Amino acid sequence: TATHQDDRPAFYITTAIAYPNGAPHIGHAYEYISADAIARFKRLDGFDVFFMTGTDEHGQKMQQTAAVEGIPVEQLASRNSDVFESMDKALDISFDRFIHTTDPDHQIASTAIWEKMQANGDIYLDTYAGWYSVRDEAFYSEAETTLRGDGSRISTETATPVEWTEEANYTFRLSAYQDKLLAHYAEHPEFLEPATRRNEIVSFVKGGLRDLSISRTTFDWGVPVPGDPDHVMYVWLDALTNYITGVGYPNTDSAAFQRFWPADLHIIGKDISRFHTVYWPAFLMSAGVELPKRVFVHGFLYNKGEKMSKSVGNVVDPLELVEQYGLDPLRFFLLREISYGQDGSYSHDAIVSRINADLANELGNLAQRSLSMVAKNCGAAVPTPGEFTADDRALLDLAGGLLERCRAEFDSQQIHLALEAIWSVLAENNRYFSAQEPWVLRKTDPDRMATVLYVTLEVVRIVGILVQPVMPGSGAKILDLLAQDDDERSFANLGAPIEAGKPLPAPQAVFPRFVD
Ligand code: ME8
Repeated sequence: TATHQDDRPAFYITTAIAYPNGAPHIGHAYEYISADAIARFKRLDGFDVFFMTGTDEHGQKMQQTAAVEGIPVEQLASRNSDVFESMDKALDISFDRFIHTTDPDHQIASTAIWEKMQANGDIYLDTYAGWYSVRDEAFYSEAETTLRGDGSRISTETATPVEWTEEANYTFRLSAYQDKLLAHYAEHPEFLEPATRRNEIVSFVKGGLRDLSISRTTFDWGVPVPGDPDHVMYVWLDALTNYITGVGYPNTDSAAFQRFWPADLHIIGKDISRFHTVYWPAFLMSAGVELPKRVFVHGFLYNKGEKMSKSVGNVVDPLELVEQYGLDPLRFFLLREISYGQDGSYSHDAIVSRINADLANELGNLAQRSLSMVAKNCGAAVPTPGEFTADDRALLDLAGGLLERCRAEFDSQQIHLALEAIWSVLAENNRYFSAQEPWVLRKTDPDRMATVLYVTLEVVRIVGILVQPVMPGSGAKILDLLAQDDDERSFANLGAPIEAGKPLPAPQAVFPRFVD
């Protein structure tokens, strides 16, 4: 096939790869939707984006779950992984690859990174004795655990049961990377955000790093250790490596690796920052691979403030929420309501209030009112404006400033602030519309009415383009109603105002009110 020159800058974004030991929950959906909005934003902004998500299929947790269900672990992995992938599709997640850690190229990449770390003298055989949480797939020091009244022990931070594990296994010289990691956080504060998360990690690393057990012998569901197949790799070593498998590692000369590594952005939740910002960079340093540019840690989602749990019975299937509220309203709610990087809560009332106030009123109603006036009074075509007044200009300037503002917010993953900025322009347009009274101008000054409607359609066009990353379907619908062609919908088109005289289709409601 022909190779072609691509002048676009590259952007590589990943999500965590989920354990497919059960069905996906709303926390997973939240992570994929937020990463998808960022990926779409960058594509619309002219980047060549590679967006990867997938499933983390090895490890003891998977093996134990399969045993409980009485099915082979391969079957559990592929069955549930398919559920994740089809949920992604139902959520309009625009991933470029859905990776499975059971993929053949991932086995190759994991073997290769191990061999590099070993060649660097960082792997030795030792006897590990300590506490292991299968639920977290994590080792804890005794000080990180709590003994409960009934004699059982749990990880203090995550409240998951830990079990005493004693095994001869391979160990990674993590302690040798303490100073290098601290230097990296100090020189590259952008490597780990939000800052609160960075502070936690810095103090954890300053507290001293112990070497890390990176193989297991008591089960066999994993990538075999090169040269010693009695061992499988620690699931987190294999899992983290997915990020370089996806760009062709160990072939570091490949076009994909050259173009997309180091990754621009790893999106993860707050419970796995230690793995991504301590272990992962240490593994890469050891293997002589460049570090990812940035890890952004999002918060946890709670159901009316409560932790989701099967025993409380408040685990919600994301697709049921889509069914109830619609996909784009759900995507919008999650990204507008919750400050990205902080914990957040969802409830029926909060979702309905966002749908009715922000979507149906502020945006839907404005588009509907202006478009139906145009349909009735302007020959169903974009009206020709007269001279702009100061009010017109002020509003157009506000809308014209949105791209720069949204870009800054998206580049620091402050998605909610980008949406807030867009909605503040919509509020301004609604005030303008009420003040200008185009329905009165229809009789008194039709030319002025045409100008007011033109200005409003232009703002709606800008907003329609800018909301596409968050609400791809609805953004497209708005742009359809404005008769914008497929090649008029990227951010590069924001500066080219809507063309007067363009025939418009019959207006339709984009965001119906939610009625209980
Ligand atoms: O941790 N709210 O997989 P996972 C928001 N396989 N996000 C949540 C959440 C919640 N209530 N619960 C979980 C793993 N998450 C590993 C990752 S990456 C190399 C390996 C997030 O299925 C969680 O923080 O337990 C993580 O980012 C993602 O969902 C997958 O969690």
